[in-house]
Amino acid sequence: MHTQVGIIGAGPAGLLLGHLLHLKGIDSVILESRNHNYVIDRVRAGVLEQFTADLLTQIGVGDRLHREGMRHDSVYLSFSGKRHHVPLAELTGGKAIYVYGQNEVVKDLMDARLATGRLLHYEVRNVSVHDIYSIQPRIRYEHDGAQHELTCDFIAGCDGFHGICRPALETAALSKAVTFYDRTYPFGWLGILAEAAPSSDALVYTYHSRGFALFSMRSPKITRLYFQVPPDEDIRNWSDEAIWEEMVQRMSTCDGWKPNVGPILNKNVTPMRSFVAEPMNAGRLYLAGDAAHIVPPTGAKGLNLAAADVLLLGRALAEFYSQGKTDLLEGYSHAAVKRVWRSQRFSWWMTQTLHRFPDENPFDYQRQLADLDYITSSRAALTSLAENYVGLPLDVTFEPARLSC
Ligand code: FAS
Ligand code: PHB
Repeated sequence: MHTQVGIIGAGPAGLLLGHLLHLKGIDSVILESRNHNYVIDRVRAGVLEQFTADLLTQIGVGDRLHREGMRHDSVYLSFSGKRHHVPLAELTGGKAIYVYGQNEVVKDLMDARLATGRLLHYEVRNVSVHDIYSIQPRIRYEHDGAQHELTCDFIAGCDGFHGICRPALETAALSKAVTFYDRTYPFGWLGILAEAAPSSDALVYTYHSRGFALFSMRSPKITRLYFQVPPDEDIRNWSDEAIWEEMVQRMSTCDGWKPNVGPILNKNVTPMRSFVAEPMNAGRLYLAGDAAHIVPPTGAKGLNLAAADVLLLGRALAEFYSQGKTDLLEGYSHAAVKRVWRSQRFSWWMTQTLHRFPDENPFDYQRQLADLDYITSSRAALTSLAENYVGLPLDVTFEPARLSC
Protein backbone atom coordinates (compact mmCIF):
# COMPACT_ATOMS: atom_id res chain seq x y z
CA MET A 1 0.00 0.00 0.00
CA HIS A 2 1.27 3.54 -0.66
CA THR A 3 0.39 6.88 0.87
CA GLN A 4 1.96 10.35 0.73
CA VAL A 5 2.46 10.69 4.52
CA GLY A 6 2.55 7.73 6.89
CA ILE A 7 1.63 8.97 10.39
CA ILE A 8 2.53 6.81 13.40
CA GLY A 9 0.37 7.63 16.45
CA ALA A 10 -3.20 8.90 16.81
CA GLY A 11 -2.64 11.30 19.68
CA PRO A 12 -3.24 15.05 19.25
CA ALA A 13 -0.12 15.44 17.06
CA GLY A 14 -0.90 12.60 14.61
CA LEU A 15 -4.61 13.36 14.29
CA LEU A 16 -4.09 17.12 13.88
CA LEU A 17 -1.42 16.56 11.23
CA GLY A 18 -3.71 14.13 9.40
CA HIS A 19 -6.44 16.78 9.26
CA LEU A 20 -4.13 19.63 8.19
CA LEU A 21 -2.84 17.44 5.34
CA HIS A 22 -6.40 16.44 4.37
CA LEU A 23 -7.32 20.13 4.05
CA LYS A 24 -4.42 20.48 1.65
CA GLY A 25 -5.57 17.46 -0.37
CA ILE A 26 -2.59 15.41 0.85
CA ASP A 27 -3.21 11.74 1.62
CA SER A 28 -2.10 10.06 4.85
CA VAL A 29 -2.56 6.82 6.74
CA ILE A 30 -2.56 6.92 10.57
CA LEU A 31 -1.36 3.85 12.48
CA GLU A 32 -2.24 3.63 16.20
CA SER A 33 -1.20 0.83 18.57
CA ARG A 34 -4.10 1.22 21.00
CA ASN A 35 -7.83 0.81 20.45
CA HIS A 36 -10.25 3.68 19.91
CA ASN A 37 -11.68 3.78 23.43
CA TYR A 38 -8.29 3.72 25.11
CA VAL A 39 -7.14 6.73 23.09
CA ILE A 40 -10.25 8.85 23.73
CA ASP A 41 -10.50 8.00 27.43
CA ARG A 42 -6.90 8.88 28.27
CA VAL A 43 -6.98 11.80 30.77
CA ARG A 44 -4.08 14.20 30.06
CA ALA A 45 -3.77 17.91 29.32
CA GLY A 46 -6.58 20.36 29.80
CA VAL A 47 -5.35 23.82 28.73
CA LEU A 48 -5.24 25.13 25.16
CA GLU A 49 -3.27 28.22 24.28
CA GLN A 50 -5.05 30.93 22.26
CA PHE A 51 -3.06 29.81 19.18
CA THR A 52 -4.17 26.17 19.53
CA ALA A 53 -7.82 27.11 20.01
CA ASP A 54 -7.62 29.43 16.97
CA LEU A 55 -6.04 26.69 14.85
CA LEU A 56 -8.69 24.11 15.79
CA THR A 57 -11.37 26.68 14.98
CA GLN A 58 -9.76 27.62 11.65
CA ILE A 59 -9.62 24.01 10.46
CA GLY A 60 -13.25 23.35 11.33
CA VAL A 61 -12.89 21.22 14.50
CA GLY A 62 -13.56 23.97 17.05
CA ASP A 63 -17.35 23.90 17.40
CA ARG A 64 -17.55 21.69 20.50
CA LEU A 65 -14.54 23.51 22.01
CA HIS A 66 -16.49 26.78 21.85
CA ARG A 67 -19.74 25.11 22.96
CA GLU A 68 -18.41 23.02 25.89
CA GLY A 69 -14.91 24.40 26.58
CA MET A 70 -14.30 27.30 28.98
CA ARG A 71 -12.49 30.46 27.89
CA HIS A 72 -10.46 31.79 30.83
CA ASP A 73 -8.95 35.25 30.63
CA SER A 74 -7.20 34.90 33.97
CA VAL A 75 -5.42 32.50 36.31
CA TYR A 76 -4.48 32.66 39.99
CA LEU A 77 -1.14 32.31 41.72
CA SER A 78 -1.67 31.38 45.38
CA PHE A 79 0.86 31.47 48.22
CA SER A 80 0.96 32.38 51.92
CA GLY A 81 -2.80 31.74 52.10
CA LYS A 82 -3.77 34.29 49.41
CA ARG A 83 -4.84 33.95 45.77
CA HIS A 84 -3.39 36.56 43.42
CA HIS A 85 -5.31 37.30 40.21
CA VAL A 86 -3.32 37.25 36.95
CA PRO A 87 -5.43 39.07 34.27
CA LEU A 88 -4.12 37.16 31.22
CA ALA A 89 -6.29 38.89 28.58
CA GLU A 90 -5.68 42.39 29.96
CA LEU A 91 -1.92 41.79 29.96
CA THR A 92 -1.74 40.21 26.48
CA GLY A 93 -4.03 42.34 24.34
CA GLY A 94 -7.02 40.04 24.77
CA LYS A 95 -5.49 36.58 24.52
CA ALA A 96 -6.83 33.83 26.79
CA ILE A 97 -6.62 30.09 27.48
CA TYR A 98 -9.30 27.49 26.81
CA VAL A 99 -9.96 24.81 29.39
CA TYR A 100 -10.97 21.79 27.32
CA GLY A 101 -9.78 18.22 27.98
CA GLN A 102 -7.16 16.74 25.64
CA ASN A 103 -9.37 13.69 25.23
CA GLU A 104 -12.14 16.00 23.95
CA VAL A 105 -9.73 17.46 21.38
CA VAL A 106 -8.80 13.91 20.36
CA LYS A 107 -12.50 12.95 20.04
CA ASP A 108 -13.15 15.98 17.79
CA LEU A 109 -10.13 15.19 15.60
CA MET A 110 -11.14 11.54 15.36
CA ASP A 111 -14.64 12.48 14.25
CA ALA A 112 -13.08 14.78 11.65
CA ARG A 113 -10.81 11.93 10.49
CA LEU A 114 -13.76 9.60 10.14
CA ALA A 115 -15.62 12.21 8.09
CA THR A 116 -12.70 12.47 5.64
CA GLY A 117 -12.82 8.73 4.93
CA ARG A 118 -9.04 8.60 5.16
CA LEU A 119 -7.44 5.58 6.83
CA LEU A 120 -6.80 5.24 10.58
CA HIS A 121 -5.82 1.77 11.78
CA TYR A 122 -6.10 1.01 15.51
CA GLU A 123 -4.37 -1.80 17.39
CA VAL A 124 -1.42 -2.10 15.01
CA ARG A 125 1.52 -4.16 16.31
CA ASN A 126 5.27 -4.33 15.81
CA VAL A 127 5.51 -1.09 13.90
CA SER A 128 8.93 -0.40 12.37
CA VAL A 129 10.27 2.21 9.95
CA HIS A 130 12.73 1.57 7.11
CA ASP A 131 14.77 3.41 4.43
CA ILE A 132 14.12 6.86 5.92
CA TYR A 133 16.97 8.26 3.80
CA SER A 134 15.36 7.03 0.56
CA ILE A 135 12.61 8.91 -1.36
CA GLN A 136 10.26 6.11 -0.44
CA PRO A 137 10.54 5.21 3.26
CA ARG A 138 8.48 2.22 4.44
CA ILE A 139 6.50 1.36 7.55
CA ARG A 140 6.03 -2.29 8.45
CA TYR A 141 3.32 -3.30 10.90
CA GLU A 142 0.94 -6.06 11.90
CA HIS A 143 -2.80 -5.48 11.78
CA ASP A 144 -5.61 -7.96 12.25
CA GLY A 145 -2.99 -10.72 12.45
CA ALA A 146 -1.50 -9.94 9.00
CA GLN A 147 1.85 -8.37 8.08
CA HIS A 148 1.61 -5.10 6.15
CA GLU A 149 4.02 -2.72 4.45
CA LEU A 150 3.15 0.90 3.74
CA THR A 151 5.39 2.85 1.38
CA CYS A 152 5.32 6.62 1.91
CA ASP A 153 6.89 9.80 0.63
CA PHE A 154 7.34 10.91 4.25
CA ILE A 155 6.89 9.41 7.75
CA ALA A 156 5.61 11.52 10.64
CA GLY A 157 6.65 10.15 14.04
CA CYS A 158 3.78 11.23 16.31
CA ASP A 159 4.00 8.20 18.61
CA GLY A 160 4.74 9.99 21.87
CA PHE A 161 7.66 9.67 24.26
CA HIS A 162 7.56 5.88 24.46
CA GLY A 163 7.08 5.31 20.71
CA ILE A 164 9.42 3.69 18.16
CA CYS A 165 10.13 6.70 15.93
CA ARG A 166 12.63 8.65 18.06
CA PRO A 167 14.77 5.52 18.71
CA ALA A 168 14.54 4.78 14.95
CA LEU A 169 15.69 8.32 14.19
CA GLU A 170 18.58 7.96 16.63
CA THR A 171 19.81 4.68 15.11
CA ALA A 172 19.29 5.84 11.54
CA ALA A 173 20.73 9.34 11.90
CA LEU A 174 23.81 9.06 9.68
CA SER A 175 25.43 12.44 9.33
CA LYS A 176 24.02 14.52 12.12
CA ALA A 177 24.03 12.82 15.50
CA VAL A 178 20.87 13.40 17.48
CA THR A 179 21.40 15.24 20.76
CA PHE A 180 19.15 14.49 23.72
CA TYR A 181 18.67 17.09 26.45
CA ASP A 182 17.11 15.44 29.50
CA ARG A 183 16.23 16.65 32.98
CA THR A 184 14.07 14.70 35.44
CA TYR A 185 12.53 16.30 38.54
CA PRO A 186 12.67 14.96 42.13
CA PHE A 187 8.87 14.93 42.27
CA GLY A 188 5.75 13.95 40.33
CA TRP A 189 2.09 14.97 40.32
CA LEU A 190 -0.72 13.02 41.91
CA GLY A 191 -3.68 13.96 39.74
CA ILE A 192 -7.40 13.34 40.19
CA LEU A 193 -10.55 13.86 38.16
CA ALA A 194 -13.43 14.57 40.55
CA GLU A 195 -17.18 14.97 40.32
CA ALA A 196 -17.14 18.31 42.14
CA ALA A 197 -18.27 21.67 40.77
CA PRO A 198 -15.36 24.12 40.32
CA SER A 199 -15.27 26.58 43.25
CA SER A 200 -13.01 29.00 41.36
CA ASP A 201 -13.61 30.90 38.11
CA ALA A 202 -10.01 30.22 37.04
CA LEU A 203 -7.14 27.78 37.56
CA VAL A 204 -5.23 28.19 40.83
CA TYR A 205 -1.49 27.40 40.98
CA THR A 206 -0.55 27.06 44.68
CA TYR A 207 2.87 27.20 46.31
CA HIS A 208 2.53 25.70 49.81
CA SER A 209 5.02 24.63 52.47
CA ARG A 210 3.81 21.03 51.90
CA GLY A 211 4.45 21.39 48.17
CA PHE A 212 2.80 22.43 44.91
CA ALA A 213 -0.91 22.04 44.17
CA LEU A 214 -3.02 22.89 41.12
CA PHE A 215 -6.75 23.51 40.90
CA SER A 216 -8.05 22.98 37.37
CA MET A 217 -11.33 21.86 35.85
CA ARG A 218 -12.97 20.12 32.90
CA SER A 219 -16.61 21.28 33.06
CA PRO A 220 -19.13 22.97 35.42
CA LYS A 221 -19.39 19.55 37.13
CA ILE A 222 -15.87 18.15 36.91
CA THR A 223 -12.64 19.39 38.53
CA ARG A 224 -9.06 18.25 37.78
CA LEU A 225 -6.69 18.64 40.72
CA TYR A 226 -3.01 17.85 41.27
CA PHE A 227 -0.47 18.00 44.07
CA GLN A 228 3.22 17.35 44.22
CA VAL A 229 4.40 13.93 45.50
CA PRO A 230 7.73 12.02 45.44
CA PRO A 231 8.49 10.80 41.86
CA ASP A 232 7.99 7.11 42.63
CA GLU A 233 4.88 7.61 44.81
CA ASP A 234 2.51 4.63 44.68
CA ILE A 235 -1.08 5.79 44.16
CA ARG A 236 -2.25 2.83 46.29
CA ASN A 237 -0.80 4.66 49.30
CA TRP A 238 -3.48 7.31 48.91
CA SER A 239 -7.10 6.77 49.95
CA ASP A 240 -9.60 9.22 48.46
CA GLU A 241 -10.09 10.76 51.92
CA ALA A 242 -6.34 11.30 52.34
CA ILE A 243 -6.13 12.87 48.86
CA TRP A 244 -8.91 15.35 49.64
CA GLU A 245 -7.43 16.19 53.03
CA GLU A 246 -4.09 17.03 51.35
CA MET A 247 -5.74 18.98 48.48
CA VAL A 248 -7.82 21.12 50.84
CA GLN A 249 -4.90 21.70 53.23
CA ARG A 250 -2.57 22.90 50.45
CA MET A 251 -5.09 24.93 48.44
CA SER A 252 -7.30 26.64 51.05
CA THR A 253 -6.79 30.40 51.40
CA CYS A 254 -7.40 32.77 54.31
CA ASP A 255 -10.47 34.28 52.58
CA GLY A 256 -12.21 30.91 53.02
CA TRP A 257 -11.73 29.69 49.45
CA LYS A 258 -11.18 25.97 49.03
CA PRO A 259 -11.93 23.30 46.42
CA ASN A 260 -15.28 21.50 46.53
CA VAL A 261 -14.93 17.83 47.48
CA GLY A 262 -16.66 15.03 45.57
CA PRO A 263 -16.31 11.45 44.27
CA ILE A 264 -12.91 10.79 42.66
CA LEU A 265 -13.40 9.35 39.15
CA ASN A 266 -9.76 8.79 38.26
CA LYS A 267 -6.42 9.14 40.08
CA ASN A 268 -2.80 8.60 38.99
CA VAL A 269 0.76 9.76 39.53
CA THR A 270 2.66 11.35 36.61
CA PRO A 271 6.46 11.72 36.70
CA MET A 272 7.95 15.05 35.64
CA ARG A 273 10.59 15.52 32.97
CA SER A 274 12.08 18.07 30.56
CA PHE A 275 13.33 16.44 27.38
CA VAL A 276 14.34 17.62 23.88
CA ALA A 277 15.63 15.63 20.91
CA GLU A 278 17.51 17.71 18.32
CA PRO A 279 17.26 17.62 15.32
CA MET A 280 13.64 16.52 15.09
CA ASN A 281 14.09 14.82 11.72
CA ALA A 282 16.45 12.52 9.85
CA GLY A 283 15.96 11.82 6.14
CA ARG A 284 12.22 11.65 5.53
CA LEU A 285 11.29 10.77 9.13
CA TYR A 286 9.93 13.84 10.98
CA LEU A 287 9.14 13.80 14.71
CA ALA A 288 6.38 15.91 16.25
CA GLY A 289 4.98 16.31 19.75
CA ASP A 290 6.02 14.14 22.71
CA ALA A 291 8.02 11.91 20.36
CA ALA A 292 10.58 14.76 20.23
CA HIS A 293 10.09 16.69 23.46
CA ILE A 294 8.51 16.52 26.93
CA VAL A 295 7.76 19.47 29.21
CA PRO A 296 6.73 19.32 32.87
CA PRO A 297 2.94 20.06 32.89
CA THR A 298 3.32 23.11 35.19
CA GLY A 299 3.30 25.42 32.18
CA ALA A 300 0.43 23.57 30.43
CA LYS A 301 2.49 23.42 27.22
CA GLY A 302 2.57 19.72 26.21
CA LEU A 303 -0.46 19.57 23.94
CA ASN A 304 0.13 23.08 22.60
CA LEU A 305 3.70 22.29 21.53
CA ALA A 306 2.43 19.22 19.67
CA ALA A 307 -0.03 21.47 17.81
CA ALA A 308 2.71 23.99 16.91
CA ASP A 309 4.98 21.23 15.59
CA VAL A 310 2.35 19.78 13.26
CA LEU A 311 1.31 23.21 12.01
CA LEU A 312 4.94 23.77 10.95
CA LEU A 313 5.26 20.25 9.50
CA GLY A 314 1.88 20.44 7.73
CA ARG A 315 2.84 23.72 6.09
CA ALA A 316 6.24 22.34 5.03
CA LEU A 317 4.68 19.22 3.47
CA ALA A 318 2.06 21.34 1.69
CA GLU A 319 4.80 23.51 0.18
CA PHE A 320 6.58 20.34 -1.02
CA TYR A 321 3.47 18.94 -2.70
CA SER A 322 2.23 22.23 -4.14
CA GLN A 323 5.52 23.75 -5.29
CA GLY A 324 8.05 20.90 -5.06
CA LYS A 325 10.07 23.09 -2.67
CA THR A 326 11.87 21.65 0.36
CA ASP A 327 12.99 24.81 2.21
CA LEU A 328 10.33 24.58 4.91
CA LEU A 329 11.01 20.84 5.31
CA GLU A 330 14.72 21.54 5.71
CA GLY A 331 13.90 24.32 8.18
CA TYR A 332 11.26 22.35 10.09
CA SER A 333 13.43 21.13 12.97
CA HIS A 334 15.04 24.53 13.48
CA ALA A 335 11.68 26.35 13.53
CA ALA A 336 10.02 23.80 15.82
CA VAL A 337 12.94 23.52 18.24
CA LYS A 338 13.02 27.33 18.68
CA ARG A 339 9.48 27.23 20.10
CA VAL A 340 10.23 24.06 22.04
CA TRP A 341 13.07 25.73 23.96
CA ARG A 342 10.93 28.77 24.74
CA SER A 343 8.25 26.49 26.18
CA GLN A 344 10.91 24.43 27.95
CA ARG A 345 12.24 27.61 29.60
CA PHE A 346 8.76 28.72 30.77
CA SER A 347 7.74 25.23 31.95
CA TRP A 348 11.02 24.83 33.88
CA TRP A 349 10.59 28.31 35.40
CA MET A 350 7.00 27.61 36.53
CA THR A 351 8.15 24.27 37.97
CA GLN A 352 11.17 25.80 39.73
CA THR A 353 9.09 28.62 41.18
CA LEU A 354 6.11 26.61 42.44
CA HIS A 355 7.54 23.28 43.73
CA ARG A 356 9.42 22.32 46.90
CA PHE A 357 12.71 20.54 46.15
CA PRO A 358 13.74 17.77 48.56
CA ASP A 359 17.34 19.09 48.80
CA GLU A 360 16.36 22.74 49.32
CA ASN A 361 17.35 24.75 52.36
CA PRO A 362 15.16 27.27 54.24
CA PHE A 363 16.73 30.09 52.16
CA ASP A 364 15.16 28.62 48.99
CA TYR A 365 11.69 28.53 50.52
CA GLN A 366 11.85 32.22 51.47
CA ARG A 367 13.41 33.07 48.09
CA GLN A 368 10.57 31.34 46.23
CA LEU A 369 8.03 33.25 48.34
CA ALA A 370 9.90 36.49 47.53
CA ASP A 371 9.87 35.51 43.85
CA LEU A 372 6.10 35.06 43.93
CA ASP A 373 5.67 38.28 45.90
CA TYR A 374 7.69 40.17 43.27
CA ILE A 375 5.86 38.54 40.31
CA THR A 376 2.42 39.34 41.70
CA SER A 377 3.34 42.95 42.49
CA SER A 378 5.14 43.80 39.23
CA ARG A 379 3.10 44.44 36.06
CA ALA A 380 6.21 43.71 33.96
CA ALA A 381 6.72 40.30 35.61
CA LEU A 382 3.00 39.47 35.41
CA THR A 383 2.96 40.39 31.72
CA SER A 384 5.91 38.09 31.04
CA LEU A 385 4.12 35.23 32.81
CA ALA A 386 0.85 35.97 31.02
CA GLU A 387 2.31 36.13 27.51
CA ASN A 388 4.09 32.83 27.99
CA TYR A 389 1.05 31.18 29.56
CA VAL A 390 -1.44 32.14 26.83
CA GLY A 391 1.15 31.13 24.25
CA LEU A 392 3.95 33.06 22.58
CA PRO A 393 3.14 34.18 19.05
CA LEU A 394 3.79 31.56 16.38
CA ASP A 395 4.47 33.63 13.27
CA VAL A 396 2.84 30.97 11.11
CA THR A 397 -0.74 30.80 9.88
CA PHE A 398 -2.61 28.02 8.08
CA GLU A 399 -4.70 28.76 5.01
CA PRO A 400 -6.87 25.68 4.42
CA ALA A 401 -7.89 24.67 0.92
CA ARG A 402 -6.09 27.45 -1.00
CA LEU A 403 -3.34 25.18 -2.25
CA SER A 404 -5.18 21.96 -3.03
CA CYS A 405 -2.90 19.45 -4.77
P1 FAS B 1 0.60 11.19 22.71
O1 FAS B 1 1.51 10.50 23.61
O2 FAS B 1 -0.58 11.91 23.18
O3 FAS B 1 0.17 10.29 21.44
C1 FAS B 1 1.03 9.33 20.88
C2 FAS B 1 0.15 8.21 20.31
O4 FAS B 1 1.01 7.26 19.67
C3 FAS B 1 -0.61 7.46 21.41
O5 FAS B 1 -1.98 7.34 21.02
C4 FAS B 1 0.08 6.10 21.47
O6 FAS B 1 -0.82 5.06 21.81
C5 FAS B 1 0.59 5.95 20.03
N1 FAS B 1 1.74 5.07 19.89
C6 FAS B 1 2.77 4.93 20.75
N2 FAS B 1 3.66 4.02 20.27
C7 FAS B 1 3.15 3.59 19.08
C8 FAS B 1 3.59 2.64 18.11
N3 FAS B 1 4.75 1.99 18.25
N4 FAS B 1 2.82 2.45 17.01
C9 FAS B 1 1.65 3.13 16.84
N5 FAS B 1 1.17 4.04 17.74
C10 FAS B 1 1.92 4.26 18.83
N6 FAS B 1 0.20 18.23 29.18
C11 FAS B 1 -0.38 19.29 29.73
O7 FAS B 1 -0.25 20.38 29.19
N7 FAS B 1 -1.14 19.17 30.88
C12 FAS B 1 -1.29 17.95 31.52
O8 FAS B 1 -1.94 17.84 32.53
C13 FAS B 1 -0.69 16.84 30.98
N8 FAS B 1 -0.84 15.65 31.57
C14 FAS B 1 -0.18 14.61 31.03
C15 FAS B 1 -0.28 13.37 31.65
C16 FAS B 1 0.39 12.30 31.11
C17 FAS B 1 0.30 10.95 31.79
C18 FAS B 1 1.18 12.43 29.94
C19 FAS B 1 1.95 11.26 29.38
C20 FAS B 1 1.26 13.65 29.31
C21 FAS B 1 0.59 14.74 29.86
N9 FAS B 1 0.67 15.98 29.27
C22 FAS B 1 0.06 17.04 29.79
C23 FAS B 1 1.38 16.16 28.05
C24 FAS B 1 0.47 15.70 26.93
O9 FAS B 1 -0.55 16.52 26.80
C25 FAS B 1 1.29 15.55 25.68
O10 FAS B 1 2.07 16.67 25.44
C26 FAS B 1 0.46 15.25 24.44
O11 FAS B 1 -0.27 14.07 24.70
C27 FAS B 1 1.39 15.07 23.26
O12 FAS B 1 0.65 14.60 22.18
P2 FAS B 1 1.34 13.58 21.13
O13 FAS B 1 2.66 14.08 20.74
O14 FAS B 1 0.28 13.33 20.10
O15 FAS B 1 1.66 12.26 21.97
C1 PHB C 1 -5.10 20.33 33.51
O1 PHB C 1 -6.19 20.90 33.50
O2 PHB C 1 -5.01 19.10 33.38
C2 PHB C 1 -3.86 21.13 33.65
C3 PHB C 1 -3.96 22.49 33.68
C4 PHB C 1 -2.82 23.26 33.82
C5 PHB C 1 -1.59 22.63 33.92
C6 PHB C 1 -1.50 21.26 33.86
C7 PHB C 1 -2.66 20.52 33.74
O3 PHB C 1 -0.49 23.37 34.07
